[in-house]
Amino acid sequence: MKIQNAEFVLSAAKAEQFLRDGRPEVAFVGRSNVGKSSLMNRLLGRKGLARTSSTPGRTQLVNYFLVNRKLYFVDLPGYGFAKASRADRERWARLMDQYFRRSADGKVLLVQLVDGKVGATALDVQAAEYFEDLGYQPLVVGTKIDKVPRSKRVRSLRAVNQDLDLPDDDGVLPVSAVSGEGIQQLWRRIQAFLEDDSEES
Ligand SMILES: Nc1nc2c(ncn2[C@@H]2O[C@H](COP(=O)(O)OP(=O)(O)OP(=O)(O)O)[C@@H](O)[C@H]2O)c(=O)[nH]1
Ligand SMILES: [Mg+2]
Repeated sequence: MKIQNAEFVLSAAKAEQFLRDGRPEVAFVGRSNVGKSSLMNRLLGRKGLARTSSTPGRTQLVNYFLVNRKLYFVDLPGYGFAKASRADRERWARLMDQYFRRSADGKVLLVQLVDGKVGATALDVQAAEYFEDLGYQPLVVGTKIDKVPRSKRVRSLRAVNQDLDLPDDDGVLPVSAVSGEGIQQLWRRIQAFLEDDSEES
């Protein structure tokens, strides 16, 4: 998809602020620091659009970006930030639960990011089960694949598939916001989602 237009719309701190105007949403979810904001920026070809940081826990709100005036990219706050206070974690869980339950009846493509080098953590597995319970079939991507030597990639990706119960022929999609690997493939999946009207409610 050619990006003609990408703009930040709003940051929602509570469920009442979630957007609901019928446009499809591509939502990015994953551990804190896994590379959600960087991947969005790379997909959109806009370096500083979503704020990225080497400090985990940077994105605390549900951030909406309007793409070509026809769909939203949604940058969700990361889970599993070790240094987060208990209150912050509970706030996150509540906000996410409201987002996922509210979005489940709309047209949402959930992109779950796992670190391609670290692999799927226990929290990633838990999150995947939670999404499944809610009726989502997340598209799983393995981020920062540029950091995994080519000789180790097949093994790393297989391990992620195994941990998340994904078939190897339709499993984790390796991507890199740095080298651009996998970005076109991810766009094709997003495009297919946009063209598939059967998911519309
Ligand atoms: N080598 C490499 N580094 C990456 C890649 N994507 C992100 N990073 C780095 O990983 C760190 C975290 O990236 P972010 O995009 O801010 O991660 P996030 O998931 O949005 O983090 P939170 O908002 O805190 O949940 C930054 O230092 C990025 O530069 C990638 O594809 N390759
Ligand atoms: Mg972020």
